[in-house]
Amino acid sequence: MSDVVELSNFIAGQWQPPQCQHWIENFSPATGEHIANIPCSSSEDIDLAVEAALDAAEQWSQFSINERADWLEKIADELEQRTDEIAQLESLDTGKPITLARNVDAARSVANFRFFANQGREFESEIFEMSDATNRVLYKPVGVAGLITPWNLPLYLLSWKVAPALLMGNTIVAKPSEMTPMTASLLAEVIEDVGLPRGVFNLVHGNGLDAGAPLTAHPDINLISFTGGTATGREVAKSASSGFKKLSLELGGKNATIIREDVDIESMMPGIVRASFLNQGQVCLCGSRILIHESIYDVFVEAFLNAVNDMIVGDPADDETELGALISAAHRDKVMSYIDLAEEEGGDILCGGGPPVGIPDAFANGFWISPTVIDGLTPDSRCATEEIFGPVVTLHPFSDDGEAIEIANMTDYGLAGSIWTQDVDAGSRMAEQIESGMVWVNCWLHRDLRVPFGGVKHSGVGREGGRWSLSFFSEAVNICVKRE
Ligand code: TXE
Repeated sequence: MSDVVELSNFIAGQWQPPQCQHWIENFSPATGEHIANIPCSSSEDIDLAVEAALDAAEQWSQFSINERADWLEKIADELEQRTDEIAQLESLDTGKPITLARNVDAARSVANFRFFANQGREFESEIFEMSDATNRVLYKPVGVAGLITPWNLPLYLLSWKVAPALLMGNTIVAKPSEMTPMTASLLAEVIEDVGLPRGVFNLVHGNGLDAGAPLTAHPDINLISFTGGTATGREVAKSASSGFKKLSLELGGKNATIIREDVDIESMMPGIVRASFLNQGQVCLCGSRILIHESIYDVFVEAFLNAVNDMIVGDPADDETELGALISAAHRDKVMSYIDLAEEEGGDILCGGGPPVGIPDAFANGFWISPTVIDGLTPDSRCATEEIFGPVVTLHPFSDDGEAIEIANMTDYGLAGSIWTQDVDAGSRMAEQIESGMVWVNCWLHRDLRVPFGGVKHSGVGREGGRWSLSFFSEAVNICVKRE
């Protein structure tokens, strides 16, 4: 894979270079090598893609929901055939371990299309009878959907939006992250191969300001689904609000992992470590603050450090690897700046804190940080309240459930959290008091695709998942017919 690949936009069923002929270099996070050039698209490309999506809208909306479900199933079949390729591209493009790319990214991308195909087949419009009239609710397409996705779970998150958007009859302009373009292009190839009508799915590569901003501002974009950072989400919301676009924002998190005094440390430890460091901590749901009951603090910390030190960090292509590289040099520097800040704020770095020791020469120019555990920070310190989005967790003691809840709620974010305890009733009661969209008890990222997904406070607006996605990607219209 040392040849530099050149990617194109996919607009109206045609592969096209950017109108301006400018390109963005894409790098392998593990090695720092230049692996691809992608279009640095601008408003001209967005205009063409929106026009193509508008042209295709009527034909696509004429298909029944069952017919559209069949299209999703065809896409799922084709993606499944290319599972290994998806995993390899995702691992190359993101620096994540190949097993994670295979078992999570590739598998979920296929599952997303199948899941929404089934949702479509089971979908029923509601009828509400009155004594003298009948209400019938129709779910109409919203129009052209603008889908903007980040770099941490590229195809996983893109497919999570594309599948329900197509199912409900919308046409699409997708703009994936400029840092992870590969599998979005693969999806466009699959869509071309299955013969989806031209213009129903359009892909425009490029960066946020030149391609993302014109997409959100475009007057013919009726709906925006965005996953990314909170600061960017704020800009997207401003841009969308003047056009009254339907908006879903999945933003950042600073999630608490609460360890109650009665936890079974040994059996729960793999789950707690996974919640801390999956995908190098670059998952918005990761538990980056571990709150530990003071009576078991020392015992827990020792066991946690042992488990973290046992993690295999290294070659993403190796099946044994558990942690890979960070997405970019800039992101690595941002995470390192938080580790420096932690020291200034009085924290103790218990492990990690820099590049892994003994990393092979092939990865010397990659973007690496070993799993880092920081103790001794106050729960209101910047490192404990701001999103770092890397392999860094802070540890904090608490004296009772009430204090744990207070600390958990001490950030502007409100995406997720987890509680680890043998008393599931107490854990469930605590969960109700955590200000976040999702709380897990004795597990983490245990996903049923039917349930609502999304955050409160600065973690986002709206919900996707199951029927929440079907409702977001459609306009519910009521027709009330009065009887004689
Ligand atoms: O994401 P951005 P970045 C968090 C994490 C990270 C921070 C910044 O804390 O450190 O965000 O990451 C597009 N109009 N998360 O800068 O910029 C961009 O091209 C329209 C959490 O990489 O939010 C990309 O496609 N679009 C997160 C997408 O937005 C714009 C995952 C996300 O990029 C735009 C990633 C604009 N003005 C980062 N500017 C999660 N919730 O999982 C950028 N984009």
